[in-house]
Amino acid sequence: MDLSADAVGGWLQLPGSATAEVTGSVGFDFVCVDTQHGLIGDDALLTMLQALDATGTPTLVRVARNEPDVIGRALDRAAAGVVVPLVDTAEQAAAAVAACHYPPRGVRSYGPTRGTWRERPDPVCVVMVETPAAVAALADILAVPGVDGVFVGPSDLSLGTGTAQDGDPAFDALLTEIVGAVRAAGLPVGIFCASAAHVHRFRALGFTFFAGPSDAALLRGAAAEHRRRSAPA
Ligand code: 3PY
Ligand code: MG
Repeated sequence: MDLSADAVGGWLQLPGSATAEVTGSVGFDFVCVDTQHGLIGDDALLTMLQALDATGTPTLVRVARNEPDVIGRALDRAAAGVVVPLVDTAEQAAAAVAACHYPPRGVRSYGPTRGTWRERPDPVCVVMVETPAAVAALADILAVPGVDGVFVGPSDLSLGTGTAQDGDPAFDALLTEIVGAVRAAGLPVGIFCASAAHVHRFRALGFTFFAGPSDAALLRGAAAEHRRRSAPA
């Protein structure tokens, strides 16, 4: 999975292999299954990863939290990589990386299960920068060996900084600062996008990968639009 060259990804929050397969069928560069927010549990995650693999689309799982058992369960189900939320310090970034790898490199417990027959030798570890603390510690986070990329959560970053994500130049200035630091470190930098307009705006700021909107948001938007267009003239 190459997140450094304008990769556009899907984002799943609804449990079910059918929606995963549909999303995997449209040519996204990757699809992220979100188990931090959304409605997807461990059991649904397995069949969703199987469905995505059937489409040939690389898979990421956003884990619920930065804990070795949680990260291990996503990797045991043979996700190609994890997106770890709310990484605020270099220590937390190092813990996320360690959870992705077996000793001596890391602390991952052995038991790959599905990974036994769908071997993923080197899972991707993407850390989320989405708080003022993370921005303050960004240089240290980027210096942690094994961090494969940074993903910005604009909603949490907006809440934490008290800056509107749309229409406030200070927010784009903050994003530009993050992009500059991550790219200077030679790493891919991505961001959640609530619309195609966001993809275009964030691409212009220098982001290298984009994920979202969620399946739930796309479905609701399309359904609402159909309902609107079907109203009597
Ligand atoms: C955020 O915007 O905070 C996210 O985590 C996106 O999913
Ligand atoms: Mg977030």
